[in-house]
Amino acid sequence: MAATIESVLSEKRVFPPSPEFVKQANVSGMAAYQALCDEAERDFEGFWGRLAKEHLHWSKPFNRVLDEANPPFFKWFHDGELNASYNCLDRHLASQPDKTAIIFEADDGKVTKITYKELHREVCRLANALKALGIQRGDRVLIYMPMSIQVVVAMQACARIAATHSVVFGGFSAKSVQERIIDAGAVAVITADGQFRGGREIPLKPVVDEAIGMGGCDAMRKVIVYKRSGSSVPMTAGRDLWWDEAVKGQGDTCDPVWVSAEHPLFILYTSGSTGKPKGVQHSTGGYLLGCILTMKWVFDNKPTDIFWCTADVGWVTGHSYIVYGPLACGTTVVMFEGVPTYPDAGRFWKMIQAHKVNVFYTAPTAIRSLIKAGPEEPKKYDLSSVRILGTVGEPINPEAWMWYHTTVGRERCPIVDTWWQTETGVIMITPLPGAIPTKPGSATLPLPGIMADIVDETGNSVGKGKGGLLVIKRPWPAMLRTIWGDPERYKKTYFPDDFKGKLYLAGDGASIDEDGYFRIVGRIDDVLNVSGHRLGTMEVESALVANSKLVAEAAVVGRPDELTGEAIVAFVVTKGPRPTGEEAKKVAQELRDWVAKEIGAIAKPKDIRFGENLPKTRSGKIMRRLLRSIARGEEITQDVTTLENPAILEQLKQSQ
Ligand code: 7RM
Repeated sequence: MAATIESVLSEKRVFPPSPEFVKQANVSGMAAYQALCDEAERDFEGFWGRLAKEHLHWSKPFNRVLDEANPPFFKWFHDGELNASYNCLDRHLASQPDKTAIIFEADDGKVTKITYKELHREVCRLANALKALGIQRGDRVLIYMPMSIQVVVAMQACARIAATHSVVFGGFSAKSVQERIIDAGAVAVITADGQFRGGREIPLKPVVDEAIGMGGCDAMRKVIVYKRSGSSVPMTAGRDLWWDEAVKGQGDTCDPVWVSAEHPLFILYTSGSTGKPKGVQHSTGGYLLGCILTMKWVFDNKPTDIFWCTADVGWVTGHSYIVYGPLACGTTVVMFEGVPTYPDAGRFWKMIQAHKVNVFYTAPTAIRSLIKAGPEEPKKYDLSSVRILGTVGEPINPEAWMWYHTTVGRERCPIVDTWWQTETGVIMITPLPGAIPTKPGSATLPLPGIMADIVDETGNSVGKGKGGLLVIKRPWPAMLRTIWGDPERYKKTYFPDDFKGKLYLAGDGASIDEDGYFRIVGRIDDVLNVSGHRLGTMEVESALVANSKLVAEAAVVGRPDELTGEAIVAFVVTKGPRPTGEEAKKVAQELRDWVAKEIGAIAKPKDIRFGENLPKTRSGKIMRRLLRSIARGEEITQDVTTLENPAILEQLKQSQ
């Protein structure tokens, strides 16, 4: 931690927004930001209540803003009623029916646009189809789809009829899909035959078939399949139906089902420090309010904006900044099926030029890989439409930040380095582009109403120039409500007794500089961040040991990686003799493929090392710190005298 603190303190570059930017900004200047923060400090409930009234359409107004009777199970606006789909679509129909809602660019470059009126119609037709299939308020629907206009339609259709959706990233394996269907008790899956990424077709429906075939999906009744690739897929009679068939003859309108603000809009699974992913449950009212406010404050949303968030809709970033935030603001969003380097490393910049993108939001890992693949590429394109650049998912190193600033932003565009999590629902700590001067590598300051702090192990604020644990001291509207089906885990993970259950523990380490700016260092628990994807070390370990034929024991750690932020290193004890030479390479490859099957390709260990044993303490605990040093190739400074077999350290230094 000490080294990181030093590097924050030594970061002297400060970039204030230009006077022209400040003039046009929704939150214009530091005083405006401060005024909002002061309002929230002075009258916390009044502040959020005012904003919820101003920014959302309520079918029944709320009387209570925040209910703290049963912490940490907070309720926001819960006697008010609304519908998320109504707020995203219907309320724009009178004022801008023919405005483009989504500009979709397929992997092969084909562009499809849909207006708000058309999107509304498609959503209503699918919502009617879902109702006809018996899907009702409160039912869970799993969505396993490619980046497409239809995935947005599917999410909105669920929201319209008050079914709770659970989107699963299209890169996850059958095993992961099965686990999520079972945990959520999903009654239906909406999927596609396949998807295209980087010129290759990746199957989706066959994965769903395999998942359901594994058994245990007892509530599952229907599978709706959107035809994207045209590849032939087997259909199970009585269970599976094509999207086109399902919506045929369905009406173009569908009354929204009004729900309490606390109604679960969606569940999204995310990795924790144990093997089992957590179903993060979000609300309707508070979540949507957070989406709208952050669009306006952080992305300075304007009626004419073309907004592009490059995340996949299977992650929270896609939920909040492709679907709910932009649509609730009536914005035009760009959506992309493919990958940043196909057909070449100029794809993003070419798309910015083609669609005249004003706000561009991506991940540091994408920025780093594009620097590597084509540092001069952005110069070939007209990027003058861009007003704001954003990053999310992991800490951005100052070098990448500076490249983004100069080569992409041409030194004109504020960079918003946005810190938040699946659990927080929306952006929490970030510069406001027309107010807060930026510093490379710093997420700067919390948003108004977000009471963030950095504390030590006893829960006391550490103060400027120090490092500690990132916490949020008051609830906020877009926060998660619970872990689906496991309220105890929600309490234990996020509101631990160590802090008397009063502080939300984000699980990140952070430091604060002399200006009060936050710099997020990374996870303090056993969670890895590989290319902005959250993965539990335990999750990968469980997947490895599930291979009972090959693996006796496994330990997984992270190692800093220039491109992906962190890389996964697995230490494995095999059932048979320790493999060496060619045999070791073969077994390592087999295990990588195995993990890809168990979790998904994103979880494949970059480096696998075999030992006859793992280093353990006398009480039998794996010495992870030691493994971390070995994975990083650092000199071992820990006490290893308690090791039964010090020779294994030499074995574990050999990569496969
Ligand atoms: C939105 C998202 C959350 C974890 C979080 C951090 C890390 C995210 C930043 C960041 C430094 C940032 N949701 N993280 N944003 N670290 N600076 N701007 O990423 O649930 O998938 O991950 O990601 O560790 O706890 S997530």
